[in-house]
Amino acid sequence: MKSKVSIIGAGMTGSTTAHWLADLEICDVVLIDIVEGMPQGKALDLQEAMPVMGRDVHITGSNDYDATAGSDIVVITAGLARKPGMSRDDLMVANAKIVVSAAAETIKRSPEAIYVVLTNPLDIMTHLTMKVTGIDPYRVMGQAGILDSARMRAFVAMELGVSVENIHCYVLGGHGDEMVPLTRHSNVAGVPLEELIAADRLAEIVERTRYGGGEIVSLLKTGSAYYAPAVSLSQMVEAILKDKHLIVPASAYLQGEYGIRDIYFGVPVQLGRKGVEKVIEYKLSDSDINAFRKSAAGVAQMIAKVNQYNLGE
Ligand code: TXD
Repeated sequence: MKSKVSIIGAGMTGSTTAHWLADLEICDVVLIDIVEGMPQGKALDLQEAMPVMGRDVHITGSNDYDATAGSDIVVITAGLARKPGMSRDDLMVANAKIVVSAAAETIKRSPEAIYVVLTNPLDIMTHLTMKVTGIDPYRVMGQAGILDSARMRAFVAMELGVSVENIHCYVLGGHGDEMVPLTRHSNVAGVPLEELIAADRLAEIVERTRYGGGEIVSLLKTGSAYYAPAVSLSQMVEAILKDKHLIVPASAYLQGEYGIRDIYFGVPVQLGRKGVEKVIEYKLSDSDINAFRKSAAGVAQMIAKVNQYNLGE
């Protein structure tokens, strides 16, 4: 039987994720949105692309959560996108209400599902999804680290003129301006980045990575990045469905790892059919540990803030 993946929010990232997933031919896809006709229209359009792509995949769109019943994975992208000058935090309360309802509606119909969240502010929305669904934290995770690391990899590739395949970068921490690009662990075909790029230039790449989302937002003017976020989501979905035991950075629930507890936070995780199989603990330098603590404090503060609101579960 084919796996079923439901994507809540058929906007830019949701529909682009459907596209990548359809190309991988690993699951049927359901697109859900509140805008009438839109998920149906996008799903039909994508379905009509399948003969050309040569992929036997069913893509359906709906405004009704019943279409999600029996999903193996629920991907949550529903929410408002950032506008220029708007921080990820500004979005928090509006998106929290949307994510709470998406999580509550889907878990009723897919009690066995694994959740991958994208909506910003990412670590907070992932936390809310875990709370509202009431499922084990290892079945709920957020996408940020693959994207942030891919941005850094792209910038390093541009800098060195080396294949992106040779470049391994690890950006951890909360998905915000306090994210932590680990230059010491990042490498090009095994050679540490710090040996290949001068310190001042590397600092610029780190800075560009941190504000990578904002750079795209200010260029696009309307909406935010979607190709790279969507392909990152689809890599996580693929790793889960294929039980790959793939190690990628993602937002996972920490229970003491890295000295951090009770928040979702960007760390290297091993992904398989059960969800987050393992949190990998790197040995961090003192400055990285300090950056981690600062970033984690920001996430904990936002959790405390969002808990003050009645989100109408
Ligand atoms: O790395 C990451 N975590 C991110 C996060 C990378 C890219 C985008 N990131 C965040 O994902 C972004 O800041 C937003 O919070 C979400 C979705 O971004 P996207 O670019 O896809 O936004 P769109 O195109 O506006 O799509 C959102 C859709 C839109 O079609 C709305 O009609 C729909 O969400 N929406 C809903 N669907 C279902 N149910 C409800 N209640 C609902 N409300 C809005």
